[in-house]
Amino acid sequence: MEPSSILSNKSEAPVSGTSASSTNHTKYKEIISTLPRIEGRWRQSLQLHEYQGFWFGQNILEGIMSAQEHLKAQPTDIFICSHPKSGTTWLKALSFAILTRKRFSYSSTNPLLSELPHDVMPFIDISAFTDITSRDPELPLLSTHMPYTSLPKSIVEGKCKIIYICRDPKDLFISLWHFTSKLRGTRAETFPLEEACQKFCEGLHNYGPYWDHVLGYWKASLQFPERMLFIKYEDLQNDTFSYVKRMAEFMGCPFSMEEERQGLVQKVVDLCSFEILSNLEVNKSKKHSSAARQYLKIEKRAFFRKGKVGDWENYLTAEMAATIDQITEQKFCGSGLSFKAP
Ligand code: PAP
Repeated sequence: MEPSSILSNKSEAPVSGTSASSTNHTKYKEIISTLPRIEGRWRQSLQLHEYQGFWFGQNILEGIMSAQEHLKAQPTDIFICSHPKSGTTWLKALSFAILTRKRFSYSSTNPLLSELPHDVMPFIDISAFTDITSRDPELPLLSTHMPYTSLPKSIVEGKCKIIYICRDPKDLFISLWHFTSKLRGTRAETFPLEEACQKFCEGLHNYGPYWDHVLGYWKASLQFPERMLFIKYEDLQNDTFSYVKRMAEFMGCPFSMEEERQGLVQKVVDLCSFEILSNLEVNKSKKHSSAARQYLKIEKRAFFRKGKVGDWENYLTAEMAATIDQITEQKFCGSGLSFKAP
């Protein structure tokens, strides 16, 4: 199905424009009520709705529909895109630190020291009808978890840039399993790992199937390399320094020789490291994030768990790991993409 094909794209308010009306919300609710639906086990009373080949909870889907109908991306916009639990928090911190390095330097006024990285840029899946008006006019960053094929037309057809991050599905699944237990407010084991793994393999979770999400962006990155930067979490861990330089070049603000001599690349790497961010008072806080994320109702510290590659080995049975690997091989076959070490 074409991106946004269910919704008309006639009314294109600017991205920083006013909220969508309640009439629209009634319209979205009506459309959603006609979609295939299943009980999601990840959270109490979570129902998942199938839309354009992916599964979404009601709130998120209303936000996506609103963004598809109203969001008008500007050519200068840069979208931070990911499936949940791929390394979004890290990528947001890095892109923000790179772009604002002259404005905030690395002083105590840097917003990354007082705000969760998620809160330094709008999340359009929700914000398109909430707090998009609070956007910083000097910052071109926006973020989304939408699959590539569901992105608003103005992003896909416009000139704006996209940075996408993905991660080995085994680590992503374990991260998701822990995170959703925090959302439920119960221990992870109350949703048995085996059952969760089965749901994950079937793609039955918010924004699933994961593999299709990754493939959508991977194929687009091959087609439009000048507009898309595709990053794997594992590669970013392996050589953060080089990726920070690459991201800066891609975003049109390369580090000058002088900045490199001053050690600014390393400063970005350090500021955004798991150790630094996870130990900041603001990120250890129990408080929920900004109004746009109230729907999540989760402590900020939940966004920082271990930040390691390969933590799946501590949880998955050999059989579960083999099942996930098999799906990865089947889905990625012939695409040129893999999560195996080179
Ligand atoms: P989100 O979709 O809810 O925003 P996201 O940030 O994409 O989550 O992914 C969270 C993962 O990134 C967590 O992984 P884990 O559960 O395996 O530990 C989290 O710890 C990790 N993470 C967060 N910040 C960083 C960072 N600065 N460096 C490396 N990993 C990080």
